[in-house]
This record gives sequence, C-alpha cells and structure tokens, in this order.
Amino acid sequence: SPWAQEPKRHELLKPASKRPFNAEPPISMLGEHFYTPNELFYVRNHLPVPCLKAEDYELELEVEAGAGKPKCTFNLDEIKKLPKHTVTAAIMCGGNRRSEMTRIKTVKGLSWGAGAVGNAKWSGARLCDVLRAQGVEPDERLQVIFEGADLDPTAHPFGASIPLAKALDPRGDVVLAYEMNDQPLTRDHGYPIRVIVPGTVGARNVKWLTRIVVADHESDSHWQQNDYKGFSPSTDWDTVDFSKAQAIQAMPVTSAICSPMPEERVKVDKGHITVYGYAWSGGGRRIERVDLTNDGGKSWHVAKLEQENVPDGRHYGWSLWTVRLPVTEEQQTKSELEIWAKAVDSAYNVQPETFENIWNLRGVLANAYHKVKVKLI
Ligand code: MTE
Ligand code: MO
Repeated sequence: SPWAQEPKRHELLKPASKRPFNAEPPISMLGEHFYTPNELFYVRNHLPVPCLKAEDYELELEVEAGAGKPKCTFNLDEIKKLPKHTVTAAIMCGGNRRSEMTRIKTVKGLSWGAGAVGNAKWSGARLCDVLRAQGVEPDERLQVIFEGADLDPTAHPFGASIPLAKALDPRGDVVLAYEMNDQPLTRDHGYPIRVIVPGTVGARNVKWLTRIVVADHESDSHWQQNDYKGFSPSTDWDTVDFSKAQAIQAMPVTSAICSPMPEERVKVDKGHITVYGYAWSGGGRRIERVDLTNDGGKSWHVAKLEQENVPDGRHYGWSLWTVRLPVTEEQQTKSELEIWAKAVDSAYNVQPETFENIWNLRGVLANAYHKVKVKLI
C-alpha cells in the first residue's frame, strides 16, 4: 500500500482527512507562538508522502525556454554548499477558513478551520542564485514550474508554477529550503527540499521538490489549472470554466481570532476580555492594523501587533496581535458576545465584512471578518 510509510504525526493535529493526511492544530495554540512549532504546523498532502533518502536525492533543473544552460542536476550537498538564506514566511492554504464560507452555501473541498496556516523561518539556497548561475535571464513571459516526488495514480507528480519574475527577484526571497525553524525539514513538510515562495498561496510551495523547469507556460498540473482559482459567487459547477481564471498566487489580507474559541466561556476581568490571533497578507504586504469590535462595529479597538521588523513589500511573515476589549455592564448581563476581527494591510486592503459576496464554489480566498461568539462569565 502507498500509505504504509506515512510519518508519525502529533496527536494535536486534528485530521480533516487521513489518506491523504490533512490536519490543522488547535488555533488557540497557533496564536501562542510567533514561529509555529514544526510538529504543530498544519499538513496539507494531496498524495502519499514519498520516502526520499538524502544520499539519493537529486534535483533536476531544465531550461526549456529563454536563456540558460538547458539541463543540470544538483545533489543535496551541492544545494547546501550554496550561500544559505533565511526568510520568515507564513504558508497558508488557499482553502484556509473554508468551513466558514461553507456555512453560506456548500463548497467543494476540505473543511479547514482557521488553522491551515503556520509561520516559520525557512533556510536554504536562493532560487535566484541557482537560476542565475545557469544563465537564466529575466523574461516577463516565462514561468518556473516545480514538481514534487509525490505521484498520483497515473504517475503525474504534484506540480505548480510561479512567474519567473518572482523566482529571479532577490526581494522575492524564494528559497530551496532544507530547514524549517533551524531543524531539517520533516517528511510531512517536504524532506529533504521544498520550495518556499513567500507571500504566495500554499499550493505553490512544492514539497519533495525534484524538478524545476523554466518554461513559456504554467504547470499543466491539475492543481495549477483546475484548482486553487477564484470565481464569482454566481459561478456554479455547470458554468465554471477553469481556463478563464488566474491561478491564485499572492493571497488577500486575512486575520483570525485564535482565542477565545467559538462558544468558549470567557471570564471578564475588570470590565475587559483578552483576545488574540494572527493576521497576514500575501505579496509581502505588511499588516498595518488589526481592528476588533464586540458591538457589531459601533466601536473599534486597535490591537497591539507583534511582527518582524522587515521592509514592506518583503514582509512575508505573519503578525500576531492581542487586545484587551472593554465589555459593558449591559453586555455582561446578556452574557453572549460576538467578537469581530478585521485586518488592514500596508496597501490599505481590508477584509470584506461577510462571506456572501466572496463565496466561490471551491471555497478558496475565504478572508471575510472573523466572527466568534463567546459566553461571558
Ligand atoms: N507539494 C507537494 N509535493 N504535494 C502536495 O500535496 N500541497 C501543497 C503545498 N505543496 C503539496 C505540496 C499545498 S495545497 C499546501 S497548502 C502546502 O504544500 C502545505 O504545506 P505544509 O503541509 O508544509 O503545511
Ligand atoms: Mo493548500
């Protein structure tokens, strides 16, 4: 069975599906660590986890279009000998928070909560160094295709692609990573090498990377062509034409309340409750502000942010936030409270208020205000 060699997982990872393994941690724990502990980092696998040995590992680079040496290969030692670069980047699944969108109307996909995201320090060789050493030159028309060692039943590998411009941009910080938070990658997260494409939807961060192709077209994989794309709320499975929509690359601004959890009983302390969570935007956009309300938007409270001190445009890590929210006497007597969070990024993009107008049949890009109902005690 292809599933016989699956790795052991942390018992706190709650599986949304077991084969392939897909799981997220309890979000209250996510919000406690700026760097998500590796064993609690969500796992999103489409296929069985391949068993790769460091000593046999080989990465193939093919330049099919544009300038550059047509073919070369690298073993693990050769990749590790290149200058080591470290970048903090959050990886978020395109379907993060899908379960909230489903409440409006059913969507197709794994029912993720707000935990299909994690933030880590990734270290490895810069893809721009590797490409430039092979003579690859900037060309706006070209794409870089990545293939994993995980094969579907018809022997097609998991694949994805990004524009060559992102891959060659030193400020794009694309790395061929062999370390996650200073530890070797675990099998679930792509051992021995995965590509990290900071600011870009999880699906392009190909794990168990075995082949890179510079081409004049996008990856022809199912996941690039017929998945991970957004559509109008009126598009249904009879009318959808996947060839007409752009593959998701950068993600829109989002946030989530990690604590309190829905339906939690929260103790009011001196007329306040403590609320914390995460916020993130794609494309390297820094989080500028996170606003909270517990009275349906009549009054807003600005959260305190914890974030890396790196320039905007290259701010790939998430921001954690915390706020002491005042609770009125009247709210305390009612005992039920609904908290809303919305984040604002450095381009002043704001989360949409509700899911109604951003609903899409695959349940991706689910970034409306995060709303949590709690009980006060
Ligand atoms: N890479 C390969 N080879 N196979 C996969 O199934 N899943 C992708 C991406 N890279 C996937 C992959 C998706 S959809 C996401 S969201 C992220 O990996 C998840 O990364 P993680 O499991 O390390 O959290
Ligand atoms: Mo994903």
